[in-house]
Amino acid sequence: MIDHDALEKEGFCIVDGVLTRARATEVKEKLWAAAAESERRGSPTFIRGLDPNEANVRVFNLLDLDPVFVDLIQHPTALDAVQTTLGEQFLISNFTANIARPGAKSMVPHSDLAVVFPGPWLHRWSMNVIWCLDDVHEANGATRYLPGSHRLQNQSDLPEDFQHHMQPFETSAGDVIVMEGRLWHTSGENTTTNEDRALLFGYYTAPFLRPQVNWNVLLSDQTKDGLSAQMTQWLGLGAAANIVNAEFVARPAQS
Ligand SMILES: O=C(O)CCC(=O)C(=O)O
Repeated sequence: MIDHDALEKEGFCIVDGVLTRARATEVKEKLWAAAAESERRGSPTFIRGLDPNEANVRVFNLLDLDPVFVDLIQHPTALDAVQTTLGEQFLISNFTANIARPGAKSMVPHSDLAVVFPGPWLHRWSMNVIWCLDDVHEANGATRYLPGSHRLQNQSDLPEDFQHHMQPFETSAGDVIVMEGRLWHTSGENTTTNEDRALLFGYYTAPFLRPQVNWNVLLSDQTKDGLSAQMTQWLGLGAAANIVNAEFVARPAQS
C-alpha cells in the first residue's frame, strides 16, 4: 500500500511486490520488443543530449507499443498512488522507459515537475510511478535522488554541491517506486559488466498542467479506438481541454 507518511516526509515510497518477479520479466521482454518496434517506426531509442552515451535505451510512447503498458499505466496501485495524492482528476503526462545497460552514465539531474512547470513549486502537482523490472541497486544504475529536495520551491534553492548528496533507490524486480514530481533525481551510472536496469516511468500531473507529450498526435487510431472512455479522459484526448475546475467558477446567486 501507499505509505503516505513516507511520501510526505521523504518525497517517495516503495511498494513491494506489485508485480511478481516472473511478471516483471515478461514485461521486460515486451519492453525490448517495444524498443525494437520503436526503432522500426523511426523513433530512436538513444537521444543525444538526454544521455551521455548509447548504453541508455530509451523507449518513448509505450502506450502505443504494447497493450501491457496501457494496463500498467492504469494499474490499481498506480491509480491509488495518483488519486490519493493529486486528487480524483489527473492527466497522464507521459509513459517511457529507460534501460540503463552496463556502461550507462548519469543524465542531467532534474525534478519532473520542473520539466512541465517553471515554478515556484508550491504543491505536489505531479507524481511518478516507477516500475522496476530488474533488481535495482547502486552498481546497476539505480535512480539517484536528492533527499529533502521535494521541499525546494525554485532551482536556485538547490545547494551547490547537491550532486554529492544524492542517494540510490534500492528495490527488487516487481516493486514500484512512487515518487512525487518535486523530488530531484537522475539516472545512476551502471558500473556492472553484465546487468541491465530496466525501469518504466509513468508520469501523472494535476489536470491543469499540459502533458509532456501530445497524445493526440502520438497515439495511433488503433490504440485510441481500444481505450476506455476513462482512459481517453486521463490522456486528455477528448474535446474539452481545460475545464476540469469548472465547479470553482463563481455562479450567480440563487434567487
Ligand atoms: O532512469 C532513471 O533512473 C531516471 C530517468 C529520468 O529521470 C528521466 O528519464 O527523466
